[in-house]
Amino acid sequence: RLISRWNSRDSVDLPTEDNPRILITGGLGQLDIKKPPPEVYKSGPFVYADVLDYKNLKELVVNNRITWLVHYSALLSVVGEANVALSRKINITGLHNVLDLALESCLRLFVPSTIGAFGPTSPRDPAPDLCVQRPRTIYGVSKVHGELMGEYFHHKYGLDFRCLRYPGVISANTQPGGGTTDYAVQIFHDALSTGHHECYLRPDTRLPMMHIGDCHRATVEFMQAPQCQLSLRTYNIAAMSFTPEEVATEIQKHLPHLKVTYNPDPVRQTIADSWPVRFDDSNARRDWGWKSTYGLEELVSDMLSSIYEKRT
Ligand code: AKB
Repeated sequence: RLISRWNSRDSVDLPTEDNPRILITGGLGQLDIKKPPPEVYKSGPFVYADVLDYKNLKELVVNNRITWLVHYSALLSVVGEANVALSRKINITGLHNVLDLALESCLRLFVPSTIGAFGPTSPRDPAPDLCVQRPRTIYGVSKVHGELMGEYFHHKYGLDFRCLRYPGVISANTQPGGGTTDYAVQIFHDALSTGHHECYLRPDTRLPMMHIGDCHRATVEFMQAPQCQLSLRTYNIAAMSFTPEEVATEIQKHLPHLKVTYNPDPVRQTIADSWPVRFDDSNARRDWGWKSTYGLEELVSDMLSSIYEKRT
């Protein structure tokens, strides 16, 4: 159910705070990946493992002297609604396994949360770190559960649990699939291939988004932050918010032939309408110095050139 990896520095070095050994679950970003692409093997060992198999996870942690666990394995919002039972297993039972494992093995544990952890009764513009959270997707419910369980384990047992609520993450390296924010990746592929994108959201649907580079950097900086700097265990992180119309206009500055049509899908539109349009990340900025570097302009230039390079 997941492909796991860890960093493979000199095997005789003992792990230290500056040289953690990290197990990443589900880091390839999509469901049902059987085999990662060849270039991924270069950056560290991979194994096929199952987040529902506690013994298997424990073996990986012990045999590889893991000190940090980054738990990306999850079903996203749209695919979760289509398969609630599997979503409950992966997102909730899988999370319980990594919480127990992290506690038992004294690991620093990172679990991402999301804009999807908010719902129609949350403040939307902006959504603060602490407010009403009543999401209406199994994905959102499982993520709120993860935030609360991690914080409970932190306060009760001292687990070094850390959680960032990610916006829609935009990357040229993985194909979109399973999320509500996927259009914001697909539009770049379509712009460079057919020149036509049919968007499943209304043109004015504003959502928080982030370039993958900022997302990785935020995660690393947050994981490295000294515990004494953290006044919270779950933080919003923000970079930009845009609508399909705005990103299309920015892409058209590079590719004027891009045509976008709108055919809102009721499931995805309802989910998007229940999520924040902007994130308040002032606590992350104050506590551990979070600052994004990509705005819409930089994101669009980078996505177009990265996808173009891959295609040629
Ligand atoms: C999704 O759309 O489900 C994810 C998310 C915002 O968490 N990209």
